[in-house]
Amino acid sequence: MLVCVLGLMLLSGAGVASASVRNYWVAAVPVTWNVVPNGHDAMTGTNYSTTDTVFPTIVYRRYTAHWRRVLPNQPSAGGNQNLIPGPLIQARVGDTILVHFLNRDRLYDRVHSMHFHGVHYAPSSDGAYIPGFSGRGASVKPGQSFTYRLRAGSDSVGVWPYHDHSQSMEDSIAGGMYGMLSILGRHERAPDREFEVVFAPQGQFQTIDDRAFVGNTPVFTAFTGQTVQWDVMAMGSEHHTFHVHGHRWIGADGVPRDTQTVGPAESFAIRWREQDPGTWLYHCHVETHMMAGMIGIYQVKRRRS
Ligand SMILES: [Cu+2]
Repeated sequence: MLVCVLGLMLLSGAGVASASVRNYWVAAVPVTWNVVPNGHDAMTGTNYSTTDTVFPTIVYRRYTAHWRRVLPNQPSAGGNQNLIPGPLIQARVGDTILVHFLNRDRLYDRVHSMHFHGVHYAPSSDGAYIPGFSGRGASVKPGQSFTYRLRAGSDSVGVWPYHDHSQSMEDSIAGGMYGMLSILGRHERAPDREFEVVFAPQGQFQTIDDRAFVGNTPVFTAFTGQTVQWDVMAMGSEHHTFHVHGHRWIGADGVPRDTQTVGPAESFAIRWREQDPGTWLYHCHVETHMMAGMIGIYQVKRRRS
């Protein structure tokens, strides 16, 4: 074992951590979803009946090896969400990522798949249905599984979407079958907190992680002194403007900003070192979206000394 480690250190030339193989076990499972679990919009006082907010759907769910036991989809989010978005796939440049996908859709009995943005793979791991060309990974039948083999290159740093790209993709994406990859540089420091914000429509609502209105959308939490990272993406057919109150970040152009646009299947990650305790809002700044539910709370507590 020692010889192996020394060998890898010599091969890498620097004695640094070597690339690894990361296994993720994911299944498509039926759930009953409620877009507005507390039944109201606390900002306007509008009430909603469960007939408008509850529906059956299929989601991506993370499991231990061989799909034995369920795992949380967002282990380090500091939020109150699970199931939508799907498992956060984390890796570093140079890593191989094996995503073992099992289709447990006995609700609609549809084929499903996983198609990943931002990483390298052979066509067999593309997960996208092409009539007459694509293979098993593009149309995984209920009860069957497929392993997608991905590699994080130096051009994979950042956050990226994944989603169903099988024949059922339109209904699946509308129902919440999407998630994110988060790829760090080989030696990049991981953030203390990583929040996932997915803007998407859901029926009459505009949602964050498929929930609408303050009290239902994720409550993200952090302490002062922590490095927080927001992973933001949009699914569906509309553009959104991500905004956080009381905070700024440096955009790709080097200019400070507090609002950033994201279109369908686009994504970005932003970071700051938290120093502003309080209860803050984050939301989409497209006014009709915000009023239809695309708004949530971010709570920063002072670190106890
Ligand atoms: Cu929006």
